[in-house]
Amino acid sequence: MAASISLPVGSLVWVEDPDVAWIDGEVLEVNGSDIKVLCTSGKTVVVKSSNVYAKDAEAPPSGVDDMTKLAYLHEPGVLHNLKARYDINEIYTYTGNILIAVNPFRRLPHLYDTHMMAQYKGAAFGELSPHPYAVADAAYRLMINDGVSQSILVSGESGAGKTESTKQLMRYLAYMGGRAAAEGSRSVEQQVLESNPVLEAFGNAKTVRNNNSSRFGKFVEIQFDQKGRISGAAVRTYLLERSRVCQLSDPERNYHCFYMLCAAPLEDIQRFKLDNPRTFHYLNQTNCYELDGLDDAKEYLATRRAMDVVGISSEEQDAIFRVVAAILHLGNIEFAKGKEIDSSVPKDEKSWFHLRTAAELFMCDVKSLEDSLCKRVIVTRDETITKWLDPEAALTSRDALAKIVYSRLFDWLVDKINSSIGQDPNSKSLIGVLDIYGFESFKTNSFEQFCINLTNEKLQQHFNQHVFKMEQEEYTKEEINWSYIEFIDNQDILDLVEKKPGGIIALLDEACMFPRSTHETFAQKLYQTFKNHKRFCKPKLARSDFTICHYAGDQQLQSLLETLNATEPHYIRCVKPNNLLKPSIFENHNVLQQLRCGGVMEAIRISMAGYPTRRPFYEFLDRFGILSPEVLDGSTDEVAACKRLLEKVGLQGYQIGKTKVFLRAGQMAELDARRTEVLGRSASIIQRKVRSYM
Ligand code: AD9
Ligand code: MG
Repeated sequence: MAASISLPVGSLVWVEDPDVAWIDGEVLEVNGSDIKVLCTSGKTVVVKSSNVYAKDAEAPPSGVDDMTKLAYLHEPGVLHNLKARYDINEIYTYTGNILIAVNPFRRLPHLYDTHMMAQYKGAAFGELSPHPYAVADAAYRLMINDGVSQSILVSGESGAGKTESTKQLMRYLAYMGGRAAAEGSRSVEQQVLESNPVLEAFGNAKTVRNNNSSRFGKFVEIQFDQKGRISGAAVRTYLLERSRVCQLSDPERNYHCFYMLCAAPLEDIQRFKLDNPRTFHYLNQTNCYELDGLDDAKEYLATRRAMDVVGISSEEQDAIFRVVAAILHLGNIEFAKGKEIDSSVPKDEKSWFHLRTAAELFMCDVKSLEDSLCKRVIVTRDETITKWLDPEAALTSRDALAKIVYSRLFDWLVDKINSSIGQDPNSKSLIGVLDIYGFESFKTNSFEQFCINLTNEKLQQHFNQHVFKMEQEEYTKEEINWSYIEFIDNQDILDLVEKKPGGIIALLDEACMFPRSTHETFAQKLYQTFKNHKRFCKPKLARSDFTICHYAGDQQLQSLLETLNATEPHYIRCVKPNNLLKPSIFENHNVLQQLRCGGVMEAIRISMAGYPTRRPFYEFLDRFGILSPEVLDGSTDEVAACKRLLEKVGLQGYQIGKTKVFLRAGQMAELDARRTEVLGRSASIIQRKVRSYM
């Protein structure tokens, strides 16, 4: 919606700026397509009119709580609105039904107290300030009134605030659907809430982007009975990052539970033969051990308490931490060449100690554990062959064992939480909350990133389709004529990856069946097949381990999407205002990038393909009556007056709904430009008159 519209001298505009992305200013001169603008920074720039956007002179300085109230829905307008609100600690803003949450990086306790929850209870959506409670409340009421299951999808990049938002949603739903627990027992909603710290201890870690980064996706399904009370819950997790267990880069940490355990009370330290985290290979690959504001010793006790509430017995808790300790010992076993050719044995007495301790903690036979690390068993149709592994291969198999044990432990925890909370087989309606990690892009992207990004592409498509549907529902409600509006979607990317046959995953499956496939032959194949595909550049699937390909991909993701498709979705888009993780810093470029990738601009673009600006008839006449005052004369019929006004000014393609005027993108700005002109003319007439009197 660039300014192909005329912008007369004196108009307020946005122009691009290398430092702050968009800066506002005033048009000084117009020469054909060149526009000279005096920016508020004091700079004067000459820009092409196609790069200039009109600024709404009437927008309130503290912003609007819903972007669809903006007269002009364009990138600088959206950005400026979010920033104006963030500056006064208004971190939440709607774009229609979508909630945008900008991470405050400071505690705002008053926003989340019980008093606040009580206010949102039953309030109409949009009546109070934007808030996750309002989204949860809308979902809850739709579920009760229409009997339709709901889902709330929380997305955003790492550190944007997804997990925090998810926890607020869960708190509100627990508040709405809670029931007093029978004496001495735990209530379902307490168990649901306390499952969070348990999962975070084992599935979250400090990364460069977030000190408490979730390294797994989570879908919490809260089940309700006929009366709207919580009757059960299920937690589903996706794609736990396994590589972190044995491979770290500075300044990140391994999963929190390892450090907690090393800070446990002495009795447990002795039981598990633990030591300073600096002595363990799986922890000492980086220099980061402690986190500001986090006391691992306290966290250990808090995690155990949360486990008590969830219903994990203290024997089970001991077993869990035994496995965590065993993994640390496993990581300290090193290998040397053995007597046989290409064989290996534990390197020294220290390695033997860790092997014995690991076996003891795993409660398995030392010899079997040694064999499982130093030998490989190949089962063919005719025979079973045992092959020695050289020291390097033994190290790989040690790490593989650590990863698999850890991820099984995590799965076991999730199962335990689910069986302990219990499922309600009779529940007719549920509310699902999805906290999925956002797009990730590192220098080398592994298969883990590939799967994460595929999930996100799928969710993005789900989002686009839904936003598009909501737009069209509004048009239907207002009974305006519309034909199918094209919107660009990401189906081509999904085809590239998923199509059978011929997509990347299908080719990967094929490659896995060929014994002589290597990373290089696979890369070549992809390169040849997709060299002309516009969504494909030279592949970066470096070092993807072919054996992993069976655990992810279509698994898991398909059933998640099926669940989501059976629900009425609500969206929360989290935004990270800076990479320093500090309060009060709003980096325009950074935020803009997220709005573009995260689908906010996409949602706006979808609505722009239709009739993005709507104004109730009276508001429209109020603002633009001045363009043709005669249409108002003696008329009480707002609709007729609006029609006559629009005809007079010669706009095309707009629509008249039942209660509102629907304008195409850019038309509001065009009307405002004319209004500025008329106001300017009348001002100069008044000035001339004043002068003639003097
Ligand atoms: V990741 O993809 O799991 O790495 P998230 O989940 O998006 O990421 P998270 O919710 O963990 O981010 O938020 C990151 C940090 O921002 C939190 O640890 C808080 O310190 C901070 N944060 C986020 N939201 C809020 C909030 N509403 N109020 C206060 C917040 N602090
Ligand atoms: Mg998270």
